[in-house]
Amino acid sequence: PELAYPDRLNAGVELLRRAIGAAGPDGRALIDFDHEFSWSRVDAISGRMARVLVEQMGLVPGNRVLLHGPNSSWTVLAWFAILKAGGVVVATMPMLRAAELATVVNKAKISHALVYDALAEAVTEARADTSSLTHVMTSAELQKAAQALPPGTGFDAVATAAEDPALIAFTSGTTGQPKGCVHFHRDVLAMADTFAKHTLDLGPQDIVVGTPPIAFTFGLGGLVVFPASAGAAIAFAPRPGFDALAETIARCKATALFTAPTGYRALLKLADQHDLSSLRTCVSAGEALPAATSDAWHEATGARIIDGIGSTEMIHIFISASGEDIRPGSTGKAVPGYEARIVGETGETLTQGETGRLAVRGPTGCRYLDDPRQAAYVQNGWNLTGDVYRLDEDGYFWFVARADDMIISAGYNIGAPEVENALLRHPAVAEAAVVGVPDDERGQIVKAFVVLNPGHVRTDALRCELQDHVKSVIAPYKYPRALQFMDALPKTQTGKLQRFRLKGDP
Ligand code: 3UK
Repeated sequence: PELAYPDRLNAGVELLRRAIGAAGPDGRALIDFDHEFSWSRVDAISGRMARVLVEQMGLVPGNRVLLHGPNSSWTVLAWFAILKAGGVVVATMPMLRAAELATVVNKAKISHALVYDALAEAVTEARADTSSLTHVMTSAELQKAAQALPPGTGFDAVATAAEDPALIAFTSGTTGQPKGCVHFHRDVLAMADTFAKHTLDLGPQDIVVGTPPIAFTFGLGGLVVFPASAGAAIAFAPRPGFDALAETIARCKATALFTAPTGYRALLKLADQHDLSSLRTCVSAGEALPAATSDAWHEATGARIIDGIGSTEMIHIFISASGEDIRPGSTGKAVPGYEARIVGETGETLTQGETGRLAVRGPTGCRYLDDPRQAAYVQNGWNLTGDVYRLDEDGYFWFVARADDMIISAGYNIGAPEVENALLRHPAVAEAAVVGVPDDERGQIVKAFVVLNPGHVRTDALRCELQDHVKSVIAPYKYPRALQFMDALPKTQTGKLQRFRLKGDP
């Protein structure tokens, strides 16, 4: 299905129009620990903030605005304000340090910044290494300026073009320097009108929670764009961490959850202390969802997790499982609106049953900001995500590995996630990471890093048992010849395993 949008389209305005249309002006929008905003308040406050941006900070349409804040009501209000004012949102993860912020500011030529008070120091420090950033306001300053406007002050949002940039999202940079991905106003709506519309069925009765930062497009979609588009409410946990998330789910009776597979495993451990039974829509993305995690969650909560692969380049999810059609372990099928296929070494289309590189196209796509890597990601109109997938006889896509996570050992191709999933099927294993390490004889050998569940002891006997376990669940040549126990695995803020950090020591 083609998505048709008018030539003039402001994603901030359109999302708030949809939210108020679906939930009514008093519909719950943002739920903090001790405060709530309705959708009409979000509309009014973000309008006043937009006025401050334009009249007091001199913002003109097209200016790029750094938005540096934690997942919170303030960050959502500021996000809508920037779009209404015609600015381009460049949101950054709260944990970024001054040096990383300076890279983003310089690369995106950012002129304005809205910064959460508690994070202001890093931005002040970053300013010393940048020249483009001329106007900065903290959350307290912005709030004060917006409140000082005469009562009833409104704001006529800028009538942006559907194809004007709305945001620049930076990739996490696990492979090389971060890349800025430009997305238009229509792209922001397209993620709601494809994946969310066809797969999630959110409405005003829903309360959404989750862990991915709003600065990450997985979090932006799940915690801002999808709920707004459907008139659902967004609840924020009072502090980071899974305990606070589980408490918030129980306290607010949250119905929809967005997190990475590691988040589901963490919540499973808390499921007997917190009531998670209100959840009915559970979405996992960021890395492949192992069948073991999917099954354990189903058993504990009665809900099936919807797995979906998305990327910063594509803005959100383009292949996912849906509703009744979930095959645990498989990512699913192309989201309506997108086409997906697998291609071989020379770009030829492979057929069902084969394994190759994933290629997708649809209403959104990769548009790197000034980066030669564009030519590698987009070839002949198809986006190559860097993933290796297998397409089965029934048209389901099965994740094999990131192309850089394929291990070649004694001539065999082994996908690291397949070995991790096998390890996760053992009751002693809480988390597993697998990498290839250099080996004189075999080129590479499979090495596993394992975090044990409480009550299990790190012994040589358990190491052998885990190795035998892998041999019994998948082809024996894939078993980890080396296995090291760990306290925790290195993860990004977005919940992704950082395999490259484990490749160092054989
Ligand atoms: C991997 C997955 C298997 C895959 C993202 C949903 O993760 C997101 O964006 P990133 O740019 O990374 C993209 C890469 O991550 N991946 C993501 N989801 C899955 N692999 N199964 C999955 N379900 O390698 C992909 O190329 O950080 C996810 C929505 C928005 C996003 N930005």
